[in-house]
Amino acid sequence: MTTIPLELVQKLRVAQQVVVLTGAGVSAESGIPTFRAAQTGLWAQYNPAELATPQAFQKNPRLVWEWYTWRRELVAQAKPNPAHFALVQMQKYVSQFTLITQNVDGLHQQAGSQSVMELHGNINRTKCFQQEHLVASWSPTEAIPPHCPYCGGLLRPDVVWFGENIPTLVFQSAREATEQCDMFFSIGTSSLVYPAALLPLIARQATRVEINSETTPLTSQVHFTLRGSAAQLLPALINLTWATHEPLNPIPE
Ligand code: BJW
Repeated sequence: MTTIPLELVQKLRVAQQVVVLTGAGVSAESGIPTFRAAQTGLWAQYNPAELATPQAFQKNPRLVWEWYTWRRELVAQAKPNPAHFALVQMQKYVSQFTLITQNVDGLHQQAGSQSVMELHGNINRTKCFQQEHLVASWSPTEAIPPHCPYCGGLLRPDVVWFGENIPTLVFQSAREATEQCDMFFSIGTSSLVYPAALLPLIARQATRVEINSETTPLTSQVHFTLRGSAAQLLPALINLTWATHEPLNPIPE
């Protein structure tokens, strides 16, 4: 595991506004496959164009619905790992903290993080394809996908597929926090998917830190790289930075 530089610890201790952007690598150690790992990633086994686009859903809604049902079951069995819990701790110690995630698994919230900005939606929510009604339950029928109880349209997961817009207000808030922060962390993301990958580039004024087990296109643009597992590095970073400090923002248990 990389050694954590003392200079990074000192900067984090005095940072006033910290933004963290997370990706699939943060949930990898909860047993949720990432997208782009060469052997084990979802896109190594499945073609995104056949599963994660509106066109794919229109062409074969049953296939897409069943793939997400399988993914939802994986997520339901997963538990937050030490990386998720370390970010809950970070929120307690930093005066203004923003957590932006590309993950759709809800594990940050399950760990106890508050006000998480979900750029790509949440696999546990369902909406209708035609009119975007959010649907909490539907009558059990043979139909796959089931139909929207409001308009009869087909139901789909409330996630953001390629070619769809990121929720406007969420991205606007993420952008504003990024423009103002003094430290920006990019953790467990390949930095290949836009517009999320723009955020660290927008954080020009900030000390930028990448935590990732591999090199990414962002690596050459950051001030500090911590190479290794987020579930090991993040708790170590929190411990080194604040072990002897009282939290500023205790979150009620
Ligand atoms: C660890 C680790 C451990 C592993 N510890 N690290 C500008 C330029 C080029 C293209 C575009 C552009 N603007 C828009 C586009 C098109 C497109 C895009 O970005 N394409 C690129 C792929 C080229 N973007 C879009 O379409 C977006 N919409 C949009 O821009 O709207 C405007 C528009 C409208 C109409 C037409 C055109 C534009 C929407 C993007 C939606 C992405 N959706 C997905 C699926 C979500 C639902 C689902 O879950 O199925 O989101 S794709 C997938 O990728 C998912 C992820 O959130 C996202 C990012 O992946 P992530 O998290 O980075 O995972 P990996 O697997 O890639 O990386 C994991 C990393 O972790 C690796 O680096 C590992 O090394 C590391 N790691 N274990 C630490 N233990």
